[in-house]
Amino acid sequence: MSHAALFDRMANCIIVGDAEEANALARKSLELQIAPLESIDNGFVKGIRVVGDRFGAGELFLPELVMSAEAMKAALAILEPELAKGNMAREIQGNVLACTVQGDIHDIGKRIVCTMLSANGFQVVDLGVNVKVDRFVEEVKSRKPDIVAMSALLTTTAPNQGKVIKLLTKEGIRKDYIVMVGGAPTSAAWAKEIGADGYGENATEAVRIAIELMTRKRSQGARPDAASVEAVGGAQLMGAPSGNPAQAVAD
Ligand code: B12
Repeated sequence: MSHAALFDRMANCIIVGDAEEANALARKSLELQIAPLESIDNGFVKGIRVVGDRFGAGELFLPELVMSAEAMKAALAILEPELAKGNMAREIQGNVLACTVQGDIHDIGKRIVCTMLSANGFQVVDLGVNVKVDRFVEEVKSRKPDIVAMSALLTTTAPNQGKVIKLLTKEGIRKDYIVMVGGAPTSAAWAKEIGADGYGENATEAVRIAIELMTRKRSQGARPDAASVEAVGGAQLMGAPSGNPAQAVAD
C-alpha cells in the first residue's frame, strides 16, 4: 500500500469512527517507518477536520463526533509514545505549563502539541482540560514556567486565553512569562489582539515558535520585551499590542 493510500484510509477510519481500524493503521504506519507526525497530519487529522466540518454543517451529530474523537485517541495511543521518543538525552529547552482553557474539554490537539514540545526538549506540565482562569494563574505563580501555553477550540472559550493574560497583567507578572496560544478558532491576529507572544497553527509551528521565543528570552535575560519582538518567519511571533494587552477581552 502506498503512503498516500494509507493516509486516505487513516482519514476515512476517523470519519467513520472506527477506533480499531485507527489503532491498526497507526501500528501499520510505524511498521512502514512513517514518521508519527506525518501520519497524524496527513492522515488522521484530515479525517477529524472532515468530521468537524460535517458536524458544523449539521450533517453529523454528537454521537458521531464522539466516535470519531475516540478513533482519533486510539490512533494517538499508538503514535504519541513514538512522538515522545525524540526526548532522549536532549538539552532542556525550557519549561512549559499547558492547559485547555476554562469551559473547553477539547484536548487532542493540545496533547499533540505537548508531546511534540516534550520530544523537542521542553519539560511540559499539562494541567488538562477545562482549567479555570484563576486556577491556571495560581499554577503559573507556583510553578513559574518559562512558557504558558493555552489551547481553545471553541469560539466561546478562546476569550479565556485573554482572561488569563489579563489576570497575569493585573498581578504584575505578565512580563515574567512567554504566553503562547493555539486552537482552531485562534490565529496570529487573535494572539496579537489578546497580547500573547506567540501563536502556533499546528504542533510543528508550536515547537518552532517556542524555541524562537526561548532563544530571545535567553539572549535578553528575560521574557522578550513585546515591543522588540518582530514577526520573524511569519506572523506568529507577536509585536507590541496596542494599549492594554487584554483590552480585547471582556471581564
Ligand atoms: C474532536 C472534537 C470534539 C471531541 C473532543 C474530544 C477531545 N478529547 O478532544 C468532543 C466530541 C468531546 C467534542 C465536543 C464538543 N465540540 Co467539538 N470538535 C471536535 C473536532 C471535530 C476536532 C478537534 C480536534 O481534535 N482536532 C484535531 C487536532 C489535531 O487539531 P486542533 O485541536 O486544532 O489542534 C492543532 C492546532 O489547533 C494547534 N494547537 C492546538 N492547541 C494549541 C495550543 C498551543 C499553545 C499552540 C501553540 C497550538 C495549538 O496544534 C494542534 C496540532 O496540530 C472539532 C472540529 C475542528 N475543526 O476543530 C470540533 C469543534 C471544535 N467542536 C465544536 C463543538 C460545537 C463542540 C461541542 C459544543 C458540541 C456539543 N454540542 O456538545 C462540544 C464542546 C464541549 C466543551 N465544553 O468543550 C465546534 C466548535 C464551534 C465553535 N464555533 O466554537 C467544532 C469546530 C465543530 C464544528 N465545526 O462545529 N468535540
